[in-house]
Amino acid sequence: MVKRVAAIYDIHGNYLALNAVLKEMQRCNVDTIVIGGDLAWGPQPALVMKRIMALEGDVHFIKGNADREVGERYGVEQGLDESIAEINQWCADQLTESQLKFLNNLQKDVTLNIDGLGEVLFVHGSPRNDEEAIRKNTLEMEIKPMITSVKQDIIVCGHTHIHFDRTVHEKRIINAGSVGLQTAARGACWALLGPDVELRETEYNYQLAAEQIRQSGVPMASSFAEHVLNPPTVGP
Ligand SMILES: [Mn+2]
Repeated sequence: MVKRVAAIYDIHGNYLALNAVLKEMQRCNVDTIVIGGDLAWGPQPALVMKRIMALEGDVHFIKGNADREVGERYGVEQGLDESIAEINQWCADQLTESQLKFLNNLQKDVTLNIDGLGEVLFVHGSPRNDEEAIRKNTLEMEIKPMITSVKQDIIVCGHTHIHFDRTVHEKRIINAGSVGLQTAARGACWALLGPDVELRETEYNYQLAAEQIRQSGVPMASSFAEHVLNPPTVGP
């Protein structure tokens, strides 16, 4: 049984946002961390991977679609847009062999027994697919087939970058939001679980993050920088 879990999802290579969340998390008596996928895809992949692979204590990782794409160097051959393929290749080029191997070896989900909540299933997209989106307004009839095989009463997901906490067909579904590619929020979003569920938003130095992103060399650097300065209202 664990007591306080930080669900840190969709970091997307935003180093300062990650650090701000890790710092705030320490003040919340967290004993367990779940890093919920889409770790490196973004402007600062190497810094983010180094930081999270060095985390000590009870840390669990799950694989996001972008981790699969970076780790396996997905390109236009896999049907991706040229710009996405270019970012995948660039991110993979920034990482060491052991960091790439780490991404490729991530598991698809994690289950934790959390004090006050019980068994909680952590996935990236939906319980059946790392690219399937569950949004605040996704129709219940669309969600039903995604969750029918889930035994746990609570599911934590991410991927769509917007926080929510809703109940569908007697399952409580929590989206942890995005740490690094915020949508409809200004700060780095994450969730704190046990014994309640808190959707949190952590301020960080957006100006400095944008400056570092512009210097990072990532393809479409100015779009990434603009994203952290003026987060869009509609997610992926
Ligand atoms: Mn994703």
